[in-house]
Amino acid sequence: MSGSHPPSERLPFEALVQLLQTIFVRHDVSQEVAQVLAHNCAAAQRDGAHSHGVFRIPGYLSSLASGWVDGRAVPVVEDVAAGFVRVDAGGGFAQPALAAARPLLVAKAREAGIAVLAIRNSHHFAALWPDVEPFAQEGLLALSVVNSMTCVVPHGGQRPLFGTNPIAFAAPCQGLAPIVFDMATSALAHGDVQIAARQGHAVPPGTGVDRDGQPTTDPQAILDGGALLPFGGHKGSALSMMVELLAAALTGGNFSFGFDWSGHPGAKTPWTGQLIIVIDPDKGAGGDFAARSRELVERMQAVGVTRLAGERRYRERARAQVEGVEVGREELAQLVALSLPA
Ligand code: NDP
Ligand code: PYC
Repeated sequence: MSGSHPPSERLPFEALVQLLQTIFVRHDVSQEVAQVLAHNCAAAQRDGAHSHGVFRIPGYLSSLASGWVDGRAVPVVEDVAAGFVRVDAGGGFAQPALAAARPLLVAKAREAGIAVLAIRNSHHFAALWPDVEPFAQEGLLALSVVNSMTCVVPHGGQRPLFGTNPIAFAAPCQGLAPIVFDMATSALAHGDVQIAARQGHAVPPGTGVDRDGQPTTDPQAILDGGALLPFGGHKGSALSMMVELLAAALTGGNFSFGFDWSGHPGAKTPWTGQLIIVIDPDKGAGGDFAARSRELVERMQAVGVTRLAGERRYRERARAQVEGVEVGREELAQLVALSLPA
């Protein structure tokens, strides 16, 4: 998408985390949850993952104000089997549930070679890569899926049913930052449709349909009773179905079509589930996974690949470390206003 760039400012990452944390705490979120959400959202902004950066703050706050999500929920972690951890997020956010279960999950993955974390009764309103990348930073592989809210027409279907259902994967790579990809199984993330509508840009052909089921490149028509399509036709649709099964059916969370937020005007955060699978590559063949991973990257580069998944984010991150995190001037003023006592 192109267009004029609104005026922006740059501020240190820690200052943005602090600002967001203050906002969350002022809006009925516990200190513990606020810290996790603020770091997550600031990291997305820092990495140029704008569909899940500070753009999301009004949605978090309207959901909290509507009583749809509990910003003070305390997750309950259950050790259910040698390689299985379950968490009831208590109607709160998924990231604090992951944080609460993480030490047990990692210990199990290192012991058994693989461990699964099933989070249910949770709201995930963020990018998924922050949930997997840290595992790869400590030498583990991680794969995560989360379902969202009905807004995607399954391939061959007539009406929306699936969520935008992202899949994220992270793997260590010798001498380099982890290899990470994170992608919606819809042609576009819902957040990017909202941004396109706000900025008055068309979305690419094949992204969605209008309320009559006709193909459209008008983001507002997708939002006003229309729907998104899966990426890659039947293939993306099958992956989206898999996400519904793993993130909802397996965890005990809601399907993307399984909750009704109409009684909570302002509710934006999908009340679903999330699955994370963590693997210790040292238990695999030869224990040289990171070196093999590096070999693959070099081979990809040798055949002409100039951009690996995750590289753009790492570049943005490196720039932010030197120059600060970029936030639109108007957006920043709104954030500061939200952080002040009522
Ligand atoms: P993109 O299509 O922008 O990117 C998908 C992946 O492909 C990223 O890892 C990206 O790396 C990589 N990539 C993009 N372009 C290229 C390229 N030209 N060459 C090589 N790699 C490339 O992401 P989506 O729009 O699908 O998703 C955006 C975000 O929305 C994700 O973080 C996702 O988790 C989030 N989301 C969250 C949902 C939720 O329920 N919580 C629901 C749906 C989406 P890089 O990041 O470096 O650009
Ligand atoms: O961008 O599709 C999306 C999304 C859904 C929930 C959070 N983000």
